[in-house]
Amino acid sequence: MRTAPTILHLDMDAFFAQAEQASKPSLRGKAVVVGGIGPRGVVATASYEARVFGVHSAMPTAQARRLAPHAAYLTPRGGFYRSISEQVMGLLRQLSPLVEPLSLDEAFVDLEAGGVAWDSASSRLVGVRLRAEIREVTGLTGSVGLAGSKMLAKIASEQAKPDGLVLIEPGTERALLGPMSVRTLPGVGPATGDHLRRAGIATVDEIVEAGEDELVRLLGKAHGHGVYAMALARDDRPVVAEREAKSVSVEDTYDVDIHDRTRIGLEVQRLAERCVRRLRGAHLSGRTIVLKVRRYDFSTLTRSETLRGPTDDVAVVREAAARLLDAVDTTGGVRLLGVGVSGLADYTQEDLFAQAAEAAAAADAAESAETAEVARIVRERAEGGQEAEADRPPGPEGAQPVERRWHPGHDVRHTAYGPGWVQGSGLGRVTVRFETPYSGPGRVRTFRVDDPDLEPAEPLPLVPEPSGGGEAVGRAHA
Ligand code: DCP
Ligand code: MG
Repeated sequence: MRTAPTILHLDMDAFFAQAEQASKPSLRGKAVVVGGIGPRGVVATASYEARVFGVHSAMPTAQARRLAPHAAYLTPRGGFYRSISEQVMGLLRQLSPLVEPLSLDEAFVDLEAGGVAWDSASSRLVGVRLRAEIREVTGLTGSVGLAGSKMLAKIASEQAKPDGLVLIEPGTERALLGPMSVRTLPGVGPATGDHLRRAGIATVDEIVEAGEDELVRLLGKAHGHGVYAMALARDDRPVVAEREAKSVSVEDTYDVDIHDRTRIGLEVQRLAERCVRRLRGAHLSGRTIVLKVRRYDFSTLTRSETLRGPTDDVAVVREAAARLLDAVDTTGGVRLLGVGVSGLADYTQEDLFAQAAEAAAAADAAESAETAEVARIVRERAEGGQEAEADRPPGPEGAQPVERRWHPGHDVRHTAYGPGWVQGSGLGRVTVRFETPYSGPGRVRTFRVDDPDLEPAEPLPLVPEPSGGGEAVGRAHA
């Protein structure tokens, strides 16, 4: 616990949804839900307008549709969110060498270590400037918390939401924490929270009143001591710059269990290719190839093979994955397949998704359904949720249509009408709304799915890049 509020926590507001609203003028101020749209899809996030209806992250999309039938439902554009995340993390790294990303849109920064702040006034100034810079560079809002510890900085950014800044003056944290729910404390999840509540402990003050011995009796030694210390606002956890990447992996869950052995083999090949693309994208190579199979009854197994040296060769990874699959009994069908590469030989600091893969690997090792679920969510966050649905095969074996698939929310370009995004598709038709981040709300047109004038396109940046010669480009058109 420091005596100056020089630990900063940044969390972008409704990150994926805000990025979508900034991209699509017709959705500004509207309920927007971003997530998997298939039968087993889950919500990645919802705009604040959609949260009013009770829609939130990790809720099944089917349930969200019942709560908010009129919201726009969009498939995540993971690469786009990652590029915004890189811009944001880049701004944070200008403040300090100690930046600890927690997910694509969230990080701790040690301002003191960066020499940019030493007291309340200087910390606040850095926070205010940072929010303005993020706005300028990405076009989006993020909330900032400043405090003398990580726990309080995170609580502060939560209080600041949306689009705000909260600084907790050192010395005031005990009084602030006291009436809060025990669930506010790091280390108190739903299960621990219930356990404490049954013992008559609902608030942080009640933990302090119960005393350390009682906490240890209720939660065990390590956990009890830890939670008690947090209740007293004793949090000395340092901001850690980088967590080493342990593996890169991809996986797919299938709407319908796959039984056909040939199809399973093809899926594994496809996953191996995707995994290598990702590995290469992160400038990594690895020695151990891992295959993950979840069977019809949810039993999950992983098999691995370690090569003589690290590889990023797609043929090598494909063959190893195929060999591993040979030794797995898939009778009864599989509902999930995954391919990963671990024992990484190189490491890049920006490798956010590998951190998530690390969490996933840890969860696999623990073989606990709860941690696996958390890891899945973490991984989906880091990947921008894009893999969960976008690459999912359309249905039962062999039902792959030849036509291109148009995912709602994804970018397209029409030779005559220009850039737009897919609003929906079905029955051989695709509807496109023609608008850009810099236009007003656009109009909708319908095409045949195989219209040769319509092409998938790259996302447009939210803030237009200045044109040549440093000439300024207007940015507030909407
Ligand atoms: N995310 C996800 N699955 C989850 C939770 C989040 O895919 N279960 C993704 C979508 C979010 C992003 O990660 O936009 C950041 O997560 P946050 O928890 O920070 O949520 P938001 O930024 O959406 O909203 P808030 O304003 O509450 O931070
Ligand atoms: Mg956020």
